[in-house]
Amino acid sequence: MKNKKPTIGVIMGSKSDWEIMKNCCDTIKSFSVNYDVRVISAHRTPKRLEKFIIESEKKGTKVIIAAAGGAAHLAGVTAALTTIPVLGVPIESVLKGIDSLLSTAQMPAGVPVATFAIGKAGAINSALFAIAILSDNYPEINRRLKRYRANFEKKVPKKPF
Ligand code: RP5
Repeated sequence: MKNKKPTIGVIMGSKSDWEIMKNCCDTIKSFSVNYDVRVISAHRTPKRLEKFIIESEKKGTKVIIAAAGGAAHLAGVTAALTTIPVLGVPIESVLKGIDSLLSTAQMPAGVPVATFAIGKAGAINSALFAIAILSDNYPEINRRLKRYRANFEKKVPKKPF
């Protein structure tokens, strides 16, 4: 399993989340890691969610990133159905994403969801965190992550003027 190319699952509650979650997929792509992206809603398409989790477990998906807005229960329901680590991305909503953030983060003890920032920053960081999880077992991915971090040193100016 260690040598098999790993996959990251990326799911979102609506097609309307794609504009933000594209940043997540683009980040994963920039590390040349496989990902499997779908629109799956915990309340609109619960059967699709169950099927996706069964398939993900069968193919050895290492991490699932779940994004949703509003009463954002997608990440929590996903985490309830699998032991694959679930990373939650709250999507901005009518309440500016505070509702999504709290719905995703406030999981009762026992079924954890690692929760990221609202919107684009969370979408990108969830991808980077998934990459970091994979890094431990895949030295080439670890090298790419170190290279990515090293670029900040070069890009950030030492002086503000
Ligand atoms: C959530 O409701 C989705 O994740 C989305 O962020 C939000 C609004 O969905 P749409 O009405 O745009 O389909 O389930």
